[in-house]
This record gives sequence, structure tokens and C-alpha cells, in this order.
Amino acid sequence: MEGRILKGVGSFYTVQSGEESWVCKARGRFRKEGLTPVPGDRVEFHIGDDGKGYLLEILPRHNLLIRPAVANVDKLFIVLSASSPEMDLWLCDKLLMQCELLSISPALVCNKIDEGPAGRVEALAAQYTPGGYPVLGTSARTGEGLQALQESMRGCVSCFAGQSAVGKSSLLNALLPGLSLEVGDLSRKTERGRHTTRHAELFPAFGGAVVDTPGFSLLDLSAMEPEDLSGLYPEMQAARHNCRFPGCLHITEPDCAVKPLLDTGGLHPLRYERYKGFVEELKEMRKHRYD
Ligand SMILES: Nc1nc2c(ncn2[C@@H]2O[C@H](COP(=O)(O)OP(=O)(O)O)[C@@H](O)[C@H]2O)c(=O)[nH]1
Ligand SMILES: [Mg+2]
Ligand SMILES: [Zn+2]
Repeated sequence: MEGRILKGVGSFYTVQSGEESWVCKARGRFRKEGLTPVPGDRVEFHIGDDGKGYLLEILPRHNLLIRPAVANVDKLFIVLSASSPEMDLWLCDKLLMQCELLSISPALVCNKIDEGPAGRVEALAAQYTPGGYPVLGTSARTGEGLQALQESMRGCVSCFAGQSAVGKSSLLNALLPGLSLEVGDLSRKTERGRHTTRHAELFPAFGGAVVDTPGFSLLDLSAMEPEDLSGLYPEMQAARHNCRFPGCLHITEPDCAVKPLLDTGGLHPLRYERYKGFVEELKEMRKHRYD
């Protein structure tokens, strides 16, 4: 049979297939081959005559996130707050780059629209729709926008990421009351988070699953060449190959094909400003690498 690992405890894994789930043991073979099944893995498994389940095979992974380990994540919802905390769009852009690298399809969720000033969602959409990123407005408090969010989760393995206190747990609780995630203020949670190492767990949701985790370790982007950065911006994808100079950073070079996008609405000026900031950071990193 084929299924998806929801969670693992020791060498026992809960595997979901259709509406049912089984606890399966990973045989020593996995350890010998250096394979560790992780939540999200698609697996072949077998239920013996004795009713016991065994993992037979881990099917090829679409991607793998680390700390905590989760495989085959389809969607990342990047949650931002329309009120407080103030939106950290640098973090948002970095998360989008991670998505591009890991082949995860991202969407932006502007939560707390019940509190924020009017137009926050539209302003955010203006920055991110040129890159093809969907932007949703939600309120975990009033329920506004939750239907659309739920639709966007359908059939996918989804994760929620973003700053602390933007409402990730509140959104998941509103959508999936059975989850009962802890909701709270900043101080209480950082205290708790520091001392708990957590394994990820998948919860079946809307024909797919959500990963319950306070966050992942991000891939290290600091070793990236600044010339490659624009490859992680969908807005710049087509144009970046038409610049006069290969390795164009799209900042001061003549006959750059990317910069004109700023005038045609193909690239939002604020997203471009942050891009320039990241390029500077990477150039700085490169300098120190060869010191
Ligand atoms: N006004 C308003 N407050 C919210 C909303 N969603 C969450 N909150 C509040 O924001 C705080 C942080 O929420 P939480 O879900 O713990 O955020 P997390 O750290 O991202 O998981 C809590 O006090 C929530 O009650 C919302 O849509 N509107
Ligand atoms: Mg939370
Ligand atoms: Zn260029």
C-alpha cells in the first residue's frame, strides 16, 4: 500500500492512506542504507497477517525541509500582520527565495485585517502580484477570508511561516479546531520555544495536511553569488537573460533589461529596493569569504 507519514516516534511511523492510518515499523534496512523516514514522506508499506505494519520503501522526495525535518511540502503560507507586529518584508522576501529553491508554492496571508488600516492587503498585493504570488487577506478573529485560505490549502501539504505573533496558530485553530495550538503573546512563547526541541507532525486537513511547527531552519543563502539572486525573483526571470552583460546585477549596469520593469509595473520599486539590499549583503559575504 501507499501512504504518507504523519509522524514518527522512535522507529514507529504513523502512515495515512485514504481515510485510515496505520502504525508501521521501519526495519533495520533503512538504518543500514542511511535512510531516515520523515513526516511527509510518501511510502510503500505492508500490513502483515499479524496486523503489524512495516515500511517497505520511501518514494522519491519532492523536497526536504530541515529542523524539523519534513518532506514533500507543497505550499508555504507566509503570514504577515495588517496591524502588529509590523510587517517584515525582508523576511518575507527571504522566505519566498527559500520557496523558489525548494520548489514550494508560496502564498502571502495578510492576517488581522480586522485591526489593520484599510488598504493593507492591496498594498501588499501591489508588491507581490507582479511575481505571481497570491495575496490573501484574513482575520482569524472574525473569520473573514478563511474560506479562501481553506480552498488554497485543499489537497496540499501546507506549512505556515512568518514572524512570531502574526497569528499562525490562531489561523490554524480557526480552520482546524481540533488542533488546539497554543496562542499567546511573544514573551511567553519564546521562553517555551527555547527549551523544547520539536518534531514536526502532519495533520490531515482539507484533503491534504498541515505541518504544525513554529518554524524551519532556513537554507543558508549567504554562499550564493549575488549574480544569481535575480534567478529567485519570478518578476525578473524572463528579462534577466536579455541584459547586455552576463552576470548583470541589474543595478548600475548599462542596457539592463530588468530595470525597465520598474516603469512598466513588472517589478515593484520596494521589492527592487530590498533586492538591492540583498545584493549588497551577498557582495559583502563574498568579500569576507576570500579574506
Ligand atoms: N485582532 C486580531 N488578533 C489576532 C488575529 N490572529 C491572531 N491574533 C492575536 O495575535 C496574537 C498572536 O497570535 P498567535 O496565533 O499566537 O501567533 P503566532 O505566533 O504567529 O502563532 C494573539 O494574541 C492572537 O489572539 C486576528 O486575525 N485579529
Ligand atoms: Mg504559534
Ligand atoms: Zn540587468
